Amino acid sequence: MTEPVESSEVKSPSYDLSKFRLKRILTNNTVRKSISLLGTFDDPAEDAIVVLEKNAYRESEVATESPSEESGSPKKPSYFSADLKVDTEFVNNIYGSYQVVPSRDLCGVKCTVVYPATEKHIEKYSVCQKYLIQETPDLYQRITLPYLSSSQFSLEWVYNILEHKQETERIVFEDKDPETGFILLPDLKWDGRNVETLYLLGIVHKHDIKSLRDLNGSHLDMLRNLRQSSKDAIFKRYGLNPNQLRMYFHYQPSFYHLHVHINPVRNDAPGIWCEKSHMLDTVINNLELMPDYYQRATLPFVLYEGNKLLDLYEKERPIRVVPVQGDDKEQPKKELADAEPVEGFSDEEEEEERQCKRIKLATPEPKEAETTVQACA
Ligand code: M7G
Repeated sequence: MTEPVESSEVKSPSYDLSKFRLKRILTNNTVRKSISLLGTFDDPAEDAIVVLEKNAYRESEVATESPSEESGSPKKPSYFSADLKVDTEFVNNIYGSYQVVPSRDLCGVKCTVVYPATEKHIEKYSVCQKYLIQETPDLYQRITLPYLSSSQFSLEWVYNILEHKQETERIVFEDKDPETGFILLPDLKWDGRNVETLYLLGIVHKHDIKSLRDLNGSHLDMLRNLRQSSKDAIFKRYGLNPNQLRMYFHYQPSFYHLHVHINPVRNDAPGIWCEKSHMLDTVINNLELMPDYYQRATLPFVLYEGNKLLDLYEKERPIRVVPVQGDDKEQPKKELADAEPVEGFSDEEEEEERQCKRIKLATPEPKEAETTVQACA
């Protein structure tokens, strides 16, 4: 097998992955070729989330040898070798269709496990309806901030990284300065094998910055350092041109300790949607122009069905409800679901009914195989 780009640390988990028992499918993304599953291991009372994702192709895996090299050794795994099993589906004139099974080394599937998984994790990995919220500074202070102070994912994994307790050998670069320093390391989402799909995180050492909202002019040195030192380290380690890197923050993030996402612009990494991402370059520029930009700006973000924050915003103004269009001002507002039948979730539904819908939505009929079903994450 070829050397992985990152050697991952080996820690024994408390569960046996092969003994996973499926409860239901949370999402099935046919474009990303990933599936998120809810189930259990030994303990039926503890939920587990398992995400399987087919690996992207590496260019070295389709390389072929010239006849003069054929006798040379050692050989790198390639699709085009004697190990390839070929089943012919049909051949018609100049067109051929096959199912092929390459050598074992090329059949790996990336598997991510969250165990034990909380209800919040299950929401995050489930398919659902999404809504855009326009968060003014006032709404942030009155609704978002109190909510996230009382309900957010644990940051233990972040502190484990910053305190060198976990993933230490995966660190690509560290600047230890408590004010402007950060740790750069591979994101959980990256398989660490393929530079084409490189996905790194830059986690700042400073502890009191929850998200973009907290950034101000005093953080410019830290942000500039994050940008420049990450680019330098990535060029040194992976040979990637700094002008080909996408660096951005999520708003809202899942984890409220400031971190920047970094991946190559030519790769459509998960979570790069415009409704969620804020380019580091733009953030720096906004702060240069107006040091309190993020305390004054209205920031849009996405909330998904099942998230309690959506209910809190719904009390403030209609979100799931849309006004009826037209001249008749007297007409009552209608629920979107009443206006036309949509395949979604409503508050009145029993959880069992929602689950059935989730599976239905997440498991397309063969004809719909090209449909993308996106997780909330
Ligand atoms: P986010 O913007 O807070 O959330 O990014 P989201 O992108 O999941 O919505 C957090 C990032 O941290 C994500 O890209 C995760 O894949 C990554 N991540 C999460 N965990 C639990 C870990 C971890 O334990 N180790 C590493 N290296 N990355 C993680």
